[in-house]
Amino acid sequence: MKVYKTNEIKNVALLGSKGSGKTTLAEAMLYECGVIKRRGAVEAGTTASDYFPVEKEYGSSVFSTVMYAEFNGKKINFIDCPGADDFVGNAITALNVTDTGVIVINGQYGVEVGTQNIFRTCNKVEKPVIFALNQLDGEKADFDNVIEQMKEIFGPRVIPIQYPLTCGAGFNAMIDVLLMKKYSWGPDGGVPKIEDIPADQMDKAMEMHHALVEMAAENDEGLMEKFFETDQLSEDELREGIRKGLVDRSIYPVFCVSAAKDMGVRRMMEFLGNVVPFVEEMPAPVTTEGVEVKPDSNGPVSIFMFKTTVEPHIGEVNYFKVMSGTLKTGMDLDNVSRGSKERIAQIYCVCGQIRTQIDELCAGDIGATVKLKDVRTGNTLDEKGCNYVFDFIKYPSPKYQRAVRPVTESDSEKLMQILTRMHEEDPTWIIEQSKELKQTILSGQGEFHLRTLKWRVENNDKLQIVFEEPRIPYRETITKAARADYRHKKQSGGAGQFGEVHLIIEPYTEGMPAPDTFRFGNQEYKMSVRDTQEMPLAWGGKLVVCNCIVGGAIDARFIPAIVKGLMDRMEQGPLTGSYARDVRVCIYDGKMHPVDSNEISFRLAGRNAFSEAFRNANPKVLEPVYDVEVFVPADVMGDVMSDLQGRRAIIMGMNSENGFEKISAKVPLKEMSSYSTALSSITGGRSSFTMKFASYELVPGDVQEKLLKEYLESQKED
Ligand SMILES: Nc1nc2c(ncn2[C@@H]2O[C@H](COP(=O)(O)OP(=O)(O)O)[C@@H](O)[C@H]2O)c(=O)[nH]1
Ligand SMILES: [Mg+2]
Repeated sequence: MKVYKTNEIKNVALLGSKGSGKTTLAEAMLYECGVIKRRGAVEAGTTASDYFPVEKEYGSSVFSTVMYAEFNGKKINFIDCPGADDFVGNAITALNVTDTGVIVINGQYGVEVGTQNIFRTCNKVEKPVIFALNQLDGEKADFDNVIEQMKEIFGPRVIPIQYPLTCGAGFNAMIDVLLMKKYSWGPDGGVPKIEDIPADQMDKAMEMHHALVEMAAENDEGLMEKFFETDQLSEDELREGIRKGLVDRSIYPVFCVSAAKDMGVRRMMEFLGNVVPFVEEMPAPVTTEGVEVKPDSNGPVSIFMFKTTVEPHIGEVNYFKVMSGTLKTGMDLDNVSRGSKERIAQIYCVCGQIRTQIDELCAGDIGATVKLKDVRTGNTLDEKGCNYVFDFIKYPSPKYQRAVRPVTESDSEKLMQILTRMHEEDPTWIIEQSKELKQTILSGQGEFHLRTLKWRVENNDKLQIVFEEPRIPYRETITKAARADYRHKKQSGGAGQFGEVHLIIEPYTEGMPAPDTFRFGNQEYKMSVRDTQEMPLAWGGKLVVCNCIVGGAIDARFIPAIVKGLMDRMEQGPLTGSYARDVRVCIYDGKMHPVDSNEISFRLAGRNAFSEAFRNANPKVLEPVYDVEVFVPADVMGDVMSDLQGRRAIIMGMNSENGFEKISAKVPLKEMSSYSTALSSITGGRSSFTMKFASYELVPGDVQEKLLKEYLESQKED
């Protein structure tokens, strides 16, 4: 296979709503450039992409598939991405290592939620976008209507490069207003017949051509001048203007295709080869040190590992992009992300499961390798002396969580290994063994996302697992000062224990003055602070302990034990066993026994005095509250709003965005448990949302009561 130079390589991501036809389009592209001799079909499970068992099970893509086409002297690397929102992680990865997003739209349904979500993602990573208006052979296909909808939602930058002469079962011809030619196909599609535009179409074609020329000219002063003088541009000038418009995202060209009939696919690939930006025309990626790294084949070798799959008979396959230099077989590289070394024994160009060995890959190219020792998705590997580290892929925060455990306890370790591997395959499958919740928490983008993981564990790894409701990481704190003392005494048989602690606790706020005098009932307690320990807590907030012991009531050597006792209760709060935060404790008196006082005595005395004081300090439970943004079509806005209000949401704002209503709200995590499923059923799958941790807020009285009761119950059971 030929080694392509950087300026002969194009990297594109196939994106769009589930079912719009990305995998079918990828199949047609592979067929058109001869990688496959026959086109497979998604329904039959015979496509080059969608080869994982779970994808055959679902009949749709779950993972992205890296492929390439050698076409007209160029190498087009393209990544077929899943369309379901839950698998957005794959699309985000693909978008970050490619230079153009090809958003496929189903010509029968028009712009869908998935289309708008992925368009928003392209905006976020500032990648050029072209649209492929697919399924024009579909019964309900309506080109004009969809174009109008696209202009309404994505704005005036949407511009058709072609229009079909007919839509529906009869679709077999189109007018290309860039090249000003008529394209038509026989029943098998493929290579088009190219003719002059028939007279009855010329006016419409000229009008659309002119609009395209005008939009292309806007992106370059020289072209603008030429356009003003002559009112036209040459084909090459048009291409140059469009390319510039793509790079700065001022133009969104629309192509006509029927992937299933393989019509319009070659023309679109021509455009990918001739017009969309080369890797070096895009802003250069920046290392973690802020160094801009141009894709220079003569530069130091640096490769970025963006994807890992586990394939039968070969194990892990690691996909990478050559960020700089020319990678050659046999090279030794440093894994600068993990401090280990790797030898690149084999380099492959990959088309799904088809791997073609190659000796070298230039900067900008995408390839794969196998048998690496210690590489993770997201690692950077450099030649000796080069210290580039890349970390530019930002994944969305999780939207759905479940606690997971194996049906058979003894499988826990095996399950962790499998889950760790799955995280490599899809970094938005996040696994955390929560010490706080005493659960293994799986986080993902939605219920479907986690169910897919479960399917794979149970069907591929043959390990049965259970999903459970994750516990909520509540917090406890106090709202007023309280005093308590506790005597721990055990003097019956064996070593005696004795310790007595008197303490006052109060809510802690940053920068509050040193404790002075407290009044409880008609008694006054004057504190003289000997020293103060401020302990930031791993779970947020602080514990502050003031030693106000006078007259040696408690020896200084027992203070650390008392503090340990306080910390026991901060880790397992008196109300619900949750972490406590933001408490200041003044230890101001106590008693010792010359023989029986020891660490354990004062730890227990401190712990119990603290619990008692805590319960008398008007304690409150805090719950995690999330900022939630919901994107819904206007017609279901009311239903979504009332559902949110039923979840104790505080609506923070509403506005329209890209044809959608955006609701911003603050919602307790407890109420978000299966929100993705509920929202999808309220809106018929026509909505999406994001959620991000915001703050801890007091739970309402009735919720607190319920939590206390539940905790007491659970304590009885233990
Ligand atoms: N009529 C018609 N059906 C298509 C076309 N492209 C894809 N499909 C069908 O749409 C469904 C989804 O296709 P697929 O490629 O899996 O979509 P993806 O989820 O975007 O990858 C399958 O049943 C395809 O056969 C097309 O151009 N015309
Ligand atoms: Mg697909």
